[in-house]
Amino acid sequence: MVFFDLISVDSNESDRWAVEDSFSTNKEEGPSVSSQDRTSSRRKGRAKVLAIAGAGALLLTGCSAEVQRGWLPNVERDTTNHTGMIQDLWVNSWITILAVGLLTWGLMLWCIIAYRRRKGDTGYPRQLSYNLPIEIFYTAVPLVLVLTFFTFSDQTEKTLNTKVDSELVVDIRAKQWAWDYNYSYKGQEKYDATVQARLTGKEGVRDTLPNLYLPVGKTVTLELNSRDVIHSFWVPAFLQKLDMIPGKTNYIYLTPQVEGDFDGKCAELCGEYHSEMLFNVKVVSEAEFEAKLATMQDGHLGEEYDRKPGEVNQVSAHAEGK
Ligand SMILES: [Cu+2]
Repeated sequence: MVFFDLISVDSNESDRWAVEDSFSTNKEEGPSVSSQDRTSSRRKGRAKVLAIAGAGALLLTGCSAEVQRGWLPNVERDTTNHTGMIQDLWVNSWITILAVGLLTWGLMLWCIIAYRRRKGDTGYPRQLSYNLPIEIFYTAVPLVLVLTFFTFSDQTEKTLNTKVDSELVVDIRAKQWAWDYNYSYKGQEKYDATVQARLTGKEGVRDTLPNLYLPVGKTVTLELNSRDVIHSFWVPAFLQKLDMIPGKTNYIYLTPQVEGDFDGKCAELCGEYHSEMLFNVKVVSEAEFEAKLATMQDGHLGEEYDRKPGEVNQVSAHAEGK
């Protein structure tokens, strides 16, 4: 309400102020200006700043959902059990950075205007070599900021990477330029070997992409492996992406919380048809998931289909110092 009052007062009198302000600049140089005039014009200036800040805050709170999630691709806040947390880290970091940015730009602008060379100025302005308090301030503040960002990022990352027990484990093996999905679920071993997309430029290609099925509300462990070169598993709406490295298994643990279709892709340039290494994630009900599983082949396509299993593993063991 305070903001509204300020805005209404400001808009009613803004024209008069604009005129007054332009005069007061001239007046200050003359002998006739009283200290009362200057105080009231300063107060009006402050009211203007507050009104602008209020309007800005109002604008931000009235923003679309897209703006509020910082333009991230998760349409729902809780697409997975992790997306809310990642979104908060992202949006809060941006708000902090913007606040620091606005303050810094404001100070720079103020210096440029307040200490500009005026008519009649000669020589250099007064030169200052040291200001210890300011130097301590601008060393300490960024340090605190960086440490704070680090702490929050580290906490989030640790939560994301905490191993969880899950009924469903999907061993995903990336290959130039598609995916093999091996599902282990309630004692069943099922697989789905897929082929790369064909980007014809026509409608309906999305329906032909290989599907990764996940049951909604069930925690899943994704074991990420590669059969040949480095790939990267990326589902933008899940806000998580992880490399798939030959000879090394990486893990993503998550619980999809919203049913729907989500785009997935390889996010590491992995050869000629990298752009066609696409897939869909279909988050479905548990019943639907079990029905899909029943249509798949029995078995597990493990590393026996890797391009050079022995060689890759040797390199990896050597690199890890084993
Ligand atoms: Cu790839």
